[in-house]
Amino acid sequence: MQPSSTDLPTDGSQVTLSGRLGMPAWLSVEKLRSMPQREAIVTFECRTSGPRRHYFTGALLIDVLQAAKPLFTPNERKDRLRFLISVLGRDGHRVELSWGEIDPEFGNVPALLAVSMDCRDLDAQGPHLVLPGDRCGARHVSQVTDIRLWSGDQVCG
Ligand SMILES: Nc1nc2c(c(=O)[nH]1)N[C@H]1C(S)=C(S)[C@@H](COP(=O)(O)O)O[C@H]1N2
Ligand SMILES: [Mo]
Repeated sequence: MQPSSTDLPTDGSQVTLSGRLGMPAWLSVEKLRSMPQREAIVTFECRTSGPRRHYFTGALLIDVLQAAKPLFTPNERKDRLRFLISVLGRDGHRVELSWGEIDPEFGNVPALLAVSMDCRDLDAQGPHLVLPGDRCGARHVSQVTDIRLWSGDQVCG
């Protein structure tokens, strides 16, 4: 099932959730804010801009993806480990995560889709991917526009 025309984005800040999902969707920052919220203070080192520190609030990426009903083989834990999560920023910066990395039964990394950064709402810009434990800033993708779940051994789609 594809997102219906009634769900079409009204501005440039919506995120497309697509790929191997039973319920692909368009997600606004407002919708992300309606999900259970976490907060994270992250400190990291950027090779070009030096040490940085930010305060983020938002939804867990795993909750967002679970709500979109990933098409895993039921009751086969190992099947989930074949899946990757491609996160794309508006400027083309793209980061690949693995399902196993954020799955509570495996890596349990609390990746966030942040709706606010340093107490400023991100409704106009779009959400921000946050990997709270990262030492380098490159996976804190700003202005996320697309999230795609796919499996490495997938030939089509
Ligand atoms: N969309 C997007 N997000 C991005 C980047 C980028 O090039 N595009 N660069 C990353 C890098 S390398 C760093 S260090 C941090 C810096 O974030 P800050 O300047 O907000 O602290 O943003 C990350 N997020
Ligand atoms: Mo960076």
